[in-house]
Amino acid sequence: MTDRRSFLRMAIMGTASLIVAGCDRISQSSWGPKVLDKAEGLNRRVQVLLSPSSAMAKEYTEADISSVFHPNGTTMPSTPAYQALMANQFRDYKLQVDGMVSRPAMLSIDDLKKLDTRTQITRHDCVEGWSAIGKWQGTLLSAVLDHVGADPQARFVVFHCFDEMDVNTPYYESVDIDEARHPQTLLAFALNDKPLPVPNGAPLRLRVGRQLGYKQAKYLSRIEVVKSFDTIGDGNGGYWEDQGYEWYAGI
Ligand SMILES: Nc1nc2c(c(=O)[nH]1)N[C@H]1C(S)=C(S)[C@@H](COP(=O)(O)O)O[C@H]1N2
Ligand SMILES: [Mo]
Repeated sequence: MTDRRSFLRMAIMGTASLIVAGCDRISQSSWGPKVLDKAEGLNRRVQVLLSPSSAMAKEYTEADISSVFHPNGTTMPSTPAYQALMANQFRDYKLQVDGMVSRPAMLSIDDLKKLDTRTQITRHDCVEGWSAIGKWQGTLLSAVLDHVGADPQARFVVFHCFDEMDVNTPYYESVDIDEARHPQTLLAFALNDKPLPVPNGAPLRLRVGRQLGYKQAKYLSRIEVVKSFDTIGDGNGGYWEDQGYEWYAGI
């Protein structure tokens, strides 16, 4: 068992060094998707082996908070819908929640603040090779799922974002229901005791404590509860996943 584990760890570290090149175009080379595809099945199996789904991400202290939380990817969506909301300081913002739910809802930030919230200081790791520690405050995604009556048959939650990476190619992400219901999975509306800044995803973003940077979808417009994400985007569960990144991006 020990030998098998260390072998698997080494295999994973090999994979990690391949993706360390970042949220860039490595995945678009002809070998990228293939290598990452194989690695993904392995990574998921190793993760399940090494850490149960209840495992918690490490939490830090106030003293550890990074002085600057480096923004990455989109830093201000240019779509008209987003620009209109931003012009009015997001006062008219509502998160659309639908899909396999018995009570679809449009939730303002104030509505979200009335559900169960949590504050946590966690580290964000981007595959480009930088990390930052931030204090996140947000509503537990599990509380939102309960509020809208998520169907127990549903398997994933999909996060739709305001920003487009290319014409008609919005950023999106997804997690499975276990990750969605994890006690550190938040819809975050504040960073370091201030409303979430625009570069970091205002007014609302996802924080999943145990996964890499690209899973942390910013600029949420809608969350959709589904049985499968096959028909969304190119069917791989996220914008970067559609470029060849692995769907399960455990740290
Ligand atoms: N909507 C959206 N979410 C996104 C991205 C993006 O470009 N658009 N970039 C991702 C990547 S690769 C990283 S590392 C983090 C960066 O979060 P930050 O800007 O708060 O540092 O957001 C992730 N979520
Ligand atoms: Mo990233």
